[in-house]
Amino acid sequence: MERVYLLLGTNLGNLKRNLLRALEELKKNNIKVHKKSKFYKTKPWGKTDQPDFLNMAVEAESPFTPEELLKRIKEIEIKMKRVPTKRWGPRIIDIDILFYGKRKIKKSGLEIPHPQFFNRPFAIIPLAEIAPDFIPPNSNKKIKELLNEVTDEGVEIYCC
Ligand code: PH2
Ligand code: MG
Ligand code: MG
Repeated sequence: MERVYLLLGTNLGNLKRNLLRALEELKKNNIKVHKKSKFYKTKPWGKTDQPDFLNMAVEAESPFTPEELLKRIKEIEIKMKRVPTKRWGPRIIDIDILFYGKRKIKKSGLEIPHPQFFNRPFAIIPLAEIAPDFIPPNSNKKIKELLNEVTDEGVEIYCC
């Protein structure tokens, strides 16, 4: 089984409860979380007129293909009553696949590595906590080295 890195995010409702619920749903779907970052309170990126987010990164083991994993993640988002909104708009839960081992996939609806990962301090900083030595495909740098290239402004540890 390959190592999968996911980023969880929420900025509607009870943020901490949403992340805990998403972790529970991953478990129910046989997506085993081995490592969890702390919860980070992050300023909205991309579309700034919306509430702050709570983000966390997890390392998981998945017996599924990337396509099946995505399908399950989408089912969890729907089960948690995510309502489709504008791109980068507010959401009750968002579960993004950042990396699936060293695989590279680009098809409609599924791109791995996540195409915006390298631009997003709110993803890099939590991931560096749990996978500092991971070298993403297409990169020659460890996640911890990418930390030097991003600002931590607007990304702060919230708890746990
Ligand atoms: N997700 C987005 C858009 N902007 N900003 C933060 N801070 N955290 C997110 O998870 C996030 C975002 C689209 O998925
Ligand atoms: Mg997202
Ligand atoms: Mg998403």
